[in-house]
Amino acid sequence: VNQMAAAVPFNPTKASEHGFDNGLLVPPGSTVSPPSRLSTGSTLSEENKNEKVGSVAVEGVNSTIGSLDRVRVDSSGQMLTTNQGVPIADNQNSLKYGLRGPALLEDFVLREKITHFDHERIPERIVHARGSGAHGYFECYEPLTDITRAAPFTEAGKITPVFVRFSTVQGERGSKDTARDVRGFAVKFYTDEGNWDLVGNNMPVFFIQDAMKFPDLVHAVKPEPHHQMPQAASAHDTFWDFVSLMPESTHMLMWLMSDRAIPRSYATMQGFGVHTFRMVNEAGESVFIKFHWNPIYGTHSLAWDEAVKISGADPDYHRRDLWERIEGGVFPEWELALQVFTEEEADAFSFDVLDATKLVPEELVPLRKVGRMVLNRNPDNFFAETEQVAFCAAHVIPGLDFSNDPLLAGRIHSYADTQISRLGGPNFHELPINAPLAPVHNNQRDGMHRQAIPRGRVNYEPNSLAGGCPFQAGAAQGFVSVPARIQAKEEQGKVRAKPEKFADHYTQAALFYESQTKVEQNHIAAAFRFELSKVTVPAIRERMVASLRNASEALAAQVAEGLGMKKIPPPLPRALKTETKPEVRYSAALSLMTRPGAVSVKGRKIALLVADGIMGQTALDLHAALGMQGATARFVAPRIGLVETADGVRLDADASMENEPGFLFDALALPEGPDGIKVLSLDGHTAEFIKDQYRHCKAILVPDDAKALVEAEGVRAVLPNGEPDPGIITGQDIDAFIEAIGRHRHPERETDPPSV
Ligand code: HDE
Repeated sequence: VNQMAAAVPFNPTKASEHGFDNGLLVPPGSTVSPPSRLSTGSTLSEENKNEKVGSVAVEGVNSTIGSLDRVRVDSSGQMLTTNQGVPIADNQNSLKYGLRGPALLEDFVLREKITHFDHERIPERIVHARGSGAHGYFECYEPLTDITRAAPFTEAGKITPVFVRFSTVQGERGSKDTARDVRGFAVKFYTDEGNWDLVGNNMPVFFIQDAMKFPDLVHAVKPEPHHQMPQAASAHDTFWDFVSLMPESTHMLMWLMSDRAIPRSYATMQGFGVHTFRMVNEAGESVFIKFHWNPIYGTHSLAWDEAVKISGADPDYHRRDLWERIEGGVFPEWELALQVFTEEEADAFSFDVLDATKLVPEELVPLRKVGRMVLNRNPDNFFAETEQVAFCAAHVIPGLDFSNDPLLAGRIHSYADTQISRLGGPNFHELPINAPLAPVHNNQRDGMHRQAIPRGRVNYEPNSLAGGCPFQAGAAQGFVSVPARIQAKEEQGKVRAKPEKFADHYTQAALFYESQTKVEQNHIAAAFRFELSKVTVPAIRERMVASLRNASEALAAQVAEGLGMKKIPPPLPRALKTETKPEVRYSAALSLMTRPGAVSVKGRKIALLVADGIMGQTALDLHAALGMQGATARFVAPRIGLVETADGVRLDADASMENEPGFLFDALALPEGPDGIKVLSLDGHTAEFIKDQYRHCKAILVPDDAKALVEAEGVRAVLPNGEPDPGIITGQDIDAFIEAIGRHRHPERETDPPSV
């Protein structure tokens, strides 16, 4: 027996079934060393679950590692086998009758391989198909027991593991990252009282007020059904036809046309729960909540021209950025902040908090910072984790609850439903990435792809045969819905209608627009111009401009002018005849430029242009200085490989201007050394590199030797008003350069159309 055990690969996941449940991973008496891929020590069980949840955070370590180790496979040093564990002798040739004879049906090795391959793809998400994920943890700052009994908020320093998936909405799974679109920001908290999914977006409002309209919205924005175009873009007739007929979308359109829709990085965008939720404390008292994620690296966006170019050179721009930040140890991090208000306060607001097209201005209800989230580990396998993760707006835990937002109600149904077709049955919660760390006990049984093996003959409740187990947790431990009142005023009965305040479609659209800086307002107008110029039916363009007039006459006029409209159409009739008196008419928090945010170069990518004949030492010094600040500097040359510097310093170019064009970088530094500058000036890519950096308002370091080169491309160190351009650093002032990069962009030089 021992000899056999030594010869046959031992499967430690089946240890107990084979009677080897001795915790040793190997059959008794065997000399086989346990395969390294599985270590039961980190497997999650009911006994050790508390070691995974609520422990102290260690940088680079993640508490979900343990539970996923159960299923991680590492094939190093292992034989190739079939799915039945049968060793495969030959993986090159199918089984044939004679060397030139027909292939045989009995070739189960080939058939298993091909059959599995045939079924590798699963349906992509109907929306948010394109996405990227990462593991991390949430750390609570202080107990929130005054307002909630929710597990992640019970004590200061408490750690809850998370898995986060960011996404675009419109494009297919293989589409580009930098489309103008809303970004999904979905967080799965593996709490010790079950999984809580906060399935949010990077914008705090939505297009529609009622779930009834969601399929229409998605049909309208997705590629048009007859020719399946355009991919990953809202700039087409059906989208604008729909939204111009749905004035409730105006506020969201402002966000979508703003730079928020083209984030620089997932790590530099905010996240929002969008709907009003509830928190509930031990005593059963509840308050309304809005969830905000604020990135510690600031909220930053791309320029539109930049986003368009990036989508060609690197469609995986955001995915790569997220991956590289985590691999490089510059862990993306957000603070979770809450807006907390009572139902009575909400009743008095000029807008309805059940209307997802409205936000609660931070000036009206300030943010309370309650914790931070750090993403510190990349997935091992994209499909198993990022693709199979199933978020669900219905996944709440004791201490949290829903509001009556009619959009949220539709979502509570939709997510679990969609997983059944996407993931092939009702047992998607058993997929390792979806399985809670908290133990699962119920009488649900069977279904496609069931993994659990429930023991015993009892699968019903109440029962006496299993001592009544699993038993009801009761109100003290279990989830209890808030007995919220259904109607604020008189009983209205069943209706298909909306409350009065839902009919104000423009006040907050105006608030958003008026809270932007002039530069941002221009970007919004330019985005409307671009999108509507792709609309082929003039009546749709006109209807949209007519609608915009109700939010901002100035914006509508600018867009009309941009579209070559000789006459501005009359404003669209308003649904609400009375004027709303908003509490807040200007909110600095809504602007990317005025909202307080970190100024940091951490995680930024800087191109140091180099070529034969440059001064190597200054380039190396700059590279080191940027690295010290947590930025990634790369030597970019006409060709990759060794650069022959004028001072004989060894310098390797790891990127070329061809494979990493300028717009992929946050800033540009030109080198010293006249001979090197000459080499660069002979390569047409250099001009594009410089022009794009200038046009996209990025920081550029211009040593004296490079002055003439950049001036030839139209780069000026002085703005038209005579002031120095704060983003053009002349000479070799590294500190000033780093500071300029930290400011993200220097829009002072921006013109429409661009000057270069
Ligand atoms: Fe979603 N949404 N949604 N949504 N949503 C999905 O669920 C839906 C809405 C959001 O990374 C789907 O698993 C309805 C608002 C994110 O896996 C689907 C309505 C917000 C993700 C679905 C909404 C979101 C989804 C498609 C209106 C911001 C990606 C695949 C009633 C608060 C999650 C899936 C991930 C995904 C339905 C509106 C965010 C079909 C019916 C509002 C971040 O179930």
